[in-house]
Amino acid sequence: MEISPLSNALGASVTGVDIGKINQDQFAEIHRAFLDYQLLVFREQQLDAEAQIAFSKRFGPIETRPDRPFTLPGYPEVTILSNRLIDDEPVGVISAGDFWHTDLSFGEIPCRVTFLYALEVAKEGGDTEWSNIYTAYDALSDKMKERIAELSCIHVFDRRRNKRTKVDTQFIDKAEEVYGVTIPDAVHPMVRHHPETGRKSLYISPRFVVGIEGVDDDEAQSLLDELFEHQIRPEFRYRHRWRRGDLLMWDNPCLIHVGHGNIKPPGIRHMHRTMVLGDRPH
Ligand SMILES: O=C(O)CCC(=O)C(=O)O
Repeated sequence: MEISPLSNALGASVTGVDIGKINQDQFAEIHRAFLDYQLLVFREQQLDAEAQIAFSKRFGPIETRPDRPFTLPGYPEVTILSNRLIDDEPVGVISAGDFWHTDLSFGEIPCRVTFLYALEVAKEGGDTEWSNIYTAYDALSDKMKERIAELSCIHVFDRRRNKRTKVDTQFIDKAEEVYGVTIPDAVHPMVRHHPETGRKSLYISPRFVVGIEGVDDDEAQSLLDELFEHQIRPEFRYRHRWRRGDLLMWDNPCLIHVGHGNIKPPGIRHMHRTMVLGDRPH
């Protein structure tokens, strides 16, 4: 197994391994690399839903939500991300992740690791990009670190309550059905400690964070604008051009990401996503 860094910001590619057949030593090496690089790319994998679920489960309990749209029939653990239409009807979520975010931060227990497996990729478009919020935190001034040390942010699922996002075109006629589900807002520390490394990250994102607890809204919004801009500085980022057979896994407590979309017709991008839960942010 060979592990090679993908950028100065984050990420490594792992070759010479079949994810469906890893042994204990290989798992330990992957786990170590995951903590070191935050995002791993496994090329040329051939995974069915069961193999993807089995690998995901090695990192924590699988997340499922009964009302989540577009899960794979028979596998509520797997969500289909796809721009394919059959009889004009989408078969998956067309633009998951169109605003910078960290997965499921609107939950009391957010997602620890996301696994995304490319069954089909388009010739043009469909890149995903990550930004390292460990290094974003480290790069803040001491004064800013002190200012935000004790702050907690309000994370909201419903896009209609976030002035920095808009409802996906795909769900425009079903906004109440998709976003009106009962998911209580979550309050998490702005500076999060990683559950395994203990490192601090700037745990916010424009997709989910709408306010700061106990801070006047004008002041909160201007601080958030400044920090949202800071956390995606180019030097913190890695952008991935997908190949068919890529399995990517990323560490949500220390990364935010965005799906760039813009798939050029008639290109089809078809992915299977699984997520495992982590700790309560602290
Ligand atoms: O499809 C992509 O490029 C990103 C997906 C994403 O952001 C997500 O599933 O959370």
